[in-house]
Amino acid sequence: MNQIFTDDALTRSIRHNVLKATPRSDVSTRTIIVSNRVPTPSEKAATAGGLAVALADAVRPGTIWFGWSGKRADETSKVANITVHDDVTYATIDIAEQDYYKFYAGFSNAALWPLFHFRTGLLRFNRPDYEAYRTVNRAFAEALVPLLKPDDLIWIHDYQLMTMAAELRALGVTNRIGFFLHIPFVPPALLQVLPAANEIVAGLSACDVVGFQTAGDCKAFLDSAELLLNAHPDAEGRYYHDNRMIHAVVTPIGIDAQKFSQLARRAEVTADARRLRESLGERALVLGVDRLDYSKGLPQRFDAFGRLLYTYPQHRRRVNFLQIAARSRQEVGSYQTLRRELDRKAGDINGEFSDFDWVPLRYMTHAVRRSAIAGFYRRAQIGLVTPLRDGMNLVAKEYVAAQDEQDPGVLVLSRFAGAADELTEALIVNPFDADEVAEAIHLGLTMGLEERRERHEALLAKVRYSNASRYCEAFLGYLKDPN
Ligand code: GDG
Repeated sequence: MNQIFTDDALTRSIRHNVLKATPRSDVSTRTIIVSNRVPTPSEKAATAGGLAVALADAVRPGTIWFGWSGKRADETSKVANITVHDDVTYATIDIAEQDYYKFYAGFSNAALWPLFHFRTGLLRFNRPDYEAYRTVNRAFAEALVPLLKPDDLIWIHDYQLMTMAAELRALGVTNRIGFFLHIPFVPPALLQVLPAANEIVAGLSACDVVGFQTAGDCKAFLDSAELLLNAHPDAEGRYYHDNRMIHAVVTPIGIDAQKFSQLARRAEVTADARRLRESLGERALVLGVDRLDYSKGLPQRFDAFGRLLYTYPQHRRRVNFLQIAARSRQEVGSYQTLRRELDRKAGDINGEFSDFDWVPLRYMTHAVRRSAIAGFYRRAQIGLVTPLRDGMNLVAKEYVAAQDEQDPGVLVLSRFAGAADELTEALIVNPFDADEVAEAIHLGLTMGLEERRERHEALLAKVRYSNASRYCEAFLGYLKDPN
């Protein structure tokens, strides 16, 4: 109980799927996955059941997962600590306490994260934070170099490590390097707000392949390279920088839909799911599942639920909204402010609409077991996924995969989630318009079975198709192919 949510989507995607997709047949090259955080085998066991089985079956010997151990020390490690577990080599380094805060809470999460989610008003830039970011990226590169073999493919993940490829090149590394950005990329007019914009685009241009969630993100990056580096991208997203060719590609991330559907089916009979069912009785469930993050549009979502109860009184006493908002990044000030805002809004809505035997909004800030979440999705008539900006948003895909195909719920999805590019049969909304979101929830709650099935069938086909292994194969395909 009351744990802070650390099992983020990125870590899980890599753990379950990137490693899994590493082809066994190709014995000449190893794939080295680099991400900020690498969970230890014991953490993995605690956070994801069945993981050991998945990895044992899927990872070929020799795959390496490199990154931060999760430990802060007096000094950043120069040499990686190696453990091998279930055929995966975990190579981790500790980060110096003095750098960590500036690197992680500072430049990564108080500058890059807000900027890349179009929130320039929340951006806090200072040079010591940026220098610590560069220092940590360099330390990652220095500790990785001794582990490298000439044919290794290096696949770096996400915004904490945008200058690592440049550091590797500076150390003489000539291996193929790929980078995938899990969050959105911003158009140059916004990017230039960041004093380090040029170094970030140049840092990414040290890669051979740079991957994005959507065509819009990819275009924004290419526009930035054109403006800031004077690059001339061709129609396929290729350009030259420093006498090397860079290929910008779109490889949207997905989930293991089959596995998640199974999890949801099994979860139906668990104690957690039963408790939720009993507490709801006949009432409909509107469900939100997010990290507690300002990109997820939670205050706006609460407002929309308030509008629903105000505008459509027929739903009063007949519906419950459950928002799971697992705390994350509490060391960053803007996250604490958000939490206070949500506490207040939840109180306002419940104060306004509650009855002595009905409380409309349930809101919790601790993480819930993954299996329980899967069962909750399946019980929910509405999956409410309304980020103000999101790279992809896996919750939307999980919600679709978890539904009972015979009697599915309705996905209400923000047009500003990367997932909206694919999941067009959802009820697509502008999360800034509380009335529009309320209308969509109402529509979903009153939608007939036939339309729900039709929409869900189309969505499920897409979630199954654009899955985790397709994502990995697509990215690694580009990374292996020098043309
Ligand atoms: C980043 C990008 C991109 C949530 N609460 C709990 C919990 N979750 C799980 C969900 C889902 C994951 O966390 C959230 O994934 P999202 O994709 O929605 O969001 P981010 O964490 O912001 O992920 C995002 C993603 O990377 C992958 O590329 O899609 O755009 O921002 O899996 O189920 N899991 C558990 N307890 C919770 O309380 N166990």
